[in-house]
Amino acid sequence: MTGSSLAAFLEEYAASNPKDGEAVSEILLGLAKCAEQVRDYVNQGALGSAFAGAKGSTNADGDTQKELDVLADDNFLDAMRAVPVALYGSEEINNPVLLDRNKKYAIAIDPLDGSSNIDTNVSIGTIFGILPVIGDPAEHPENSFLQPGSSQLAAGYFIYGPQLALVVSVGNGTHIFVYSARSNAFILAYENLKIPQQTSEYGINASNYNEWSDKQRRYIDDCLAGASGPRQKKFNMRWVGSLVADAYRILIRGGVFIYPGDKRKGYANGRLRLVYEANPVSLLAEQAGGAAVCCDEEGGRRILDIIPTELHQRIPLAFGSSAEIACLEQYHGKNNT
Ligand code: AFP
Repeated sequence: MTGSSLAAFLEEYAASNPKDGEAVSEILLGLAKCAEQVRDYVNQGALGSAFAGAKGSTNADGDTQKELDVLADDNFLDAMRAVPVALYGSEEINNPVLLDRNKKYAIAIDPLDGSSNIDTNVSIGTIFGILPVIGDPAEHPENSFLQPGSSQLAAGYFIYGPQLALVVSVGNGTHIFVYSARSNAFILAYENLKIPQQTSEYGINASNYNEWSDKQRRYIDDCLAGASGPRQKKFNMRWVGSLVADAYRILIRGGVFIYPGDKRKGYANGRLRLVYEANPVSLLAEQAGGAAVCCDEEGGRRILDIIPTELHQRIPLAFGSSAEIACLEQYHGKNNT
């Protein structure tokens, strides 16, 4: 199938999934059209109005919003009105937005991931998960987002990087479609990605070292000890600071991403949001043969099994090469004192 368009790929998927296939495909195509528009704003950089600086308003988490965050959110919200989406749950909005009570799907979205990288010409993206609606979306809009990540019918992200690309899973592997300006379409470039099980590359924001638990510190200390340390190999480190870019690298060449909880105020559960960041990326990682776990004291609960308690919940996240994630779990586990 490599070389086929997103539309052709989704047609085949829809044909073999009579229940949700057609609607999910429609939503994915709607997202893809909108991502092309957002990519245009990103491409204009500081020459465009979207880079005029902070708008002064704050998102649900109290972060200052840049104009591009707001623009991306407005665009995706509008795009979702034209496809079978009942509920829009966004990082940028406190509560889910009801679009159409009669539709059967909810979309959880981080419209502009990596916003601290907007002004620095580093890859940023849009992360999403598509869920079935639970109950009456008008009466209990939040309920549809409080399902474990394993309920996602499709998930993925667009990356606005050197290439515009869509990383996606509809439950049959993880695939990357790269946007081709020549064909004016997303074209399948990597089918059924496989994350290598072993790795000697980790990604973590090491500036938080002093705030981590002893267990987290020990894991990194042992990686840093290199060939003469307990891990008996030299590790490399990479940290872009945009989840979409760090995840792309791991999908292509392996590695692990770790954002643990730490002692800073508000960071007990790390930084990543469960519903619209960790869950979509965890589905992509697992569908590519990798692993995704909650890296807390309990040592390795599968992210996709966790039942969210609220739309904007944070979660200590680790994902990537399965053997290295298993190793990290041992460091974090209850038996490791
Ligand atoms: P923003 O979208 O608010 O910039 O957050 C980006 C992010 O959630 C994720 O993309 C990065 O992996 C992570 O934050 C980086 O966090 P640090 O700046 O603490 O390293």
